[in-house]
Amino acid sequence: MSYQNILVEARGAVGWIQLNRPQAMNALSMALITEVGQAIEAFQTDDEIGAMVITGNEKAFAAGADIKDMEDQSFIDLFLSDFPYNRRDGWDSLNTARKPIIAAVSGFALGGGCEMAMACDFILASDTAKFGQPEINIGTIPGAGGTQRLTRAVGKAKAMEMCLTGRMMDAEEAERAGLVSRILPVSELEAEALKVAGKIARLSRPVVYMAKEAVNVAFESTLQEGLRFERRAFASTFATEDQKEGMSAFVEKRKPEFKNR
Ligand code: DAK
Repeated sequence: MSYQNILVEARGAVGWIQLNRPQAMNALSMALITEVGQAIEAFQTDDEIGAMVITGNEKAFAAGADIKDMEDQSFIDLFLSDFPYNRRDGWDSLNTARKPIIAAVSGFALGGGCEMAMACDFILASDTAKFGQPEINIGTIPGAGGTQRLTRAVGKAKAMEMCLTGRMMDAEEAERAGLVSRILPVSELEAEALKVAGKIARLSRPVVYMAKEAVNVAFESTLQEGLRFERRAFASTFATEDQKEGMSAFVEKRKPEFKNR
């Protein structure tokens, strides 16, 4: 498939998606979001791929939804179409992918860009990363999870301040607050993201899916429900050949060879 707004390649078992509208700070136009969805769907159905990375460039992961696409929309346009993320193969593909997706963020991750990074499974940030929900400055509010995912990630005080004032968080504050898993020098971000995604891709795919599902249940359940889900999922891993292989390999002091069965 050919793409106009993103660069897509398989790097070994890692599906690599680079947002590529540098002239507009990788603003998330409808066309770009649609392409991201198509790329995710293609990697999701490709057996050779075990994990994905979404990244931008050194200046910007993405500076938000494309304001030029949005400015003339009316309430009724947005309400009826669920603009701009109304395509099943766009934002929904990111939210529902079963393979892990890492956001590798350098530079600005603002508005929909911050929301896209947060919709990934975790964020690796470079020391130049800046996160923010500045929609308030242009007369609107976050619309793709910013008020919800940011609050869950960093707590009410910081999320409220960011959504009410548009203040950006730098990488260090984002790591302290729990928004990003780690900070890397900007020159090392790409290699590290590839390494981490590659490690995940070599693990047992069904067990990786179970781990991802179980962590995500923590955001949608009571503690008791979550613990019950985890216990059932844990037991389910023992129905896989890969659990037998993983534990035998440990006991025999060799590397496991997972078959995704
Ligand atoms: N949209 C369109 N173009 C953008 C853009 C954006 N979000 N951000 C930057 N650009 C363009 C600029 O217009 C400029 O284009 P030219 O003038 O050169 O043609 C070019 O990128 C370079 O930007 P600057 O000249 O401004 O560069 P600076 O280094 O001075 O500043 C900046 C960088 C990132 C701080 C600044 O560009 C900026 O503040 N950008 C806007 C950030 C922002 O307000 N983002 C929030 C957008 S609203 C929804 C889901 C999601 C959303 C809505 C609904 N639903 C599911 C319903 C999301 C909404 C948003 O994200």
